[in-house]
Amino acid sequence: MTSALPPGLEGNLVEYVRGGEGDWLPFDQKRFYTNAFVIQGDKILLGWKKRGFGVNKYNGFGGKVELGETPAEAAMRELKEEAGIVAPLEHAGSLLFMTKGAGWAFQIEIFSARSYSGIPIETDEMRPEWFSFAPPASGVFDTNESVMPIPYEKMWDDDVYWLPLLVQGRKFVGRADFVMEGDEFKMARHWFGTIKSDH
Ligand code: 8OG
Repeated sequence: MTSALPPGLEGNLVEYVRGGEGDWLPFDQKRFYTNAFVIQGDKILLGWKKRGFGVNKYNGFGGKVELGETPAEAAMRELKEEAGIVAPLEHAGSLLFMTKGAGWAFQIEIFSARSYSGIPIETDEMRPEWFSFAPPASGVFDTNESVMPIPYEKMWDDDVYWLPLLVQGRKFVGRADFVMEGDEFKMARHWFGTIKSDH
């Protein structure tokens, strides 16, 4: 099914999911960020964010692209700084992220790797933890024994749409607009697509 792409997205994209309502929020510039996810078998490494933007949520490891860095270089640096590991990161997708009132958008380049070296360590910013994206054979997660499922309820609202694509190795592009409700960020509108040449 085709529909107009949200402002700020381009490319040969096939709609995968969309939702919410209202106008897309206006922005006049983009700031560049990264986010990196390491997968090992049926597990994915997330970090509990201890401070700053997105505090008290699980997320991949990432941050601002510094002057003179490519997004890939920034992603490697942030993974090392925040989780203490090195991984052969590959580009997995792009997310345009807006919050009402900001006037500028986060352009987040998302990376993934299926191997890594080093041992994930807790840093000032993140506490790393493994989660499962495959249910246990019994169908029931046992909190004493199993690695728990991806905690989408403690992640940014949009992640449930694109993280499965990342796990499947399908490249994605999308946009998510957020508004504040009290002191919570709530997703008001979203659109995600996969890249057409990607079968
Ligand atoms: O440097 P700092 O940690 O503040 O960078 C913000 C991080 O949060 C960066 O990795 C990008 C990431 N981020 C957003 N929005 C979203 C989102 O909707 N989902 C996920 N998973 N990460 C996000 O800024």
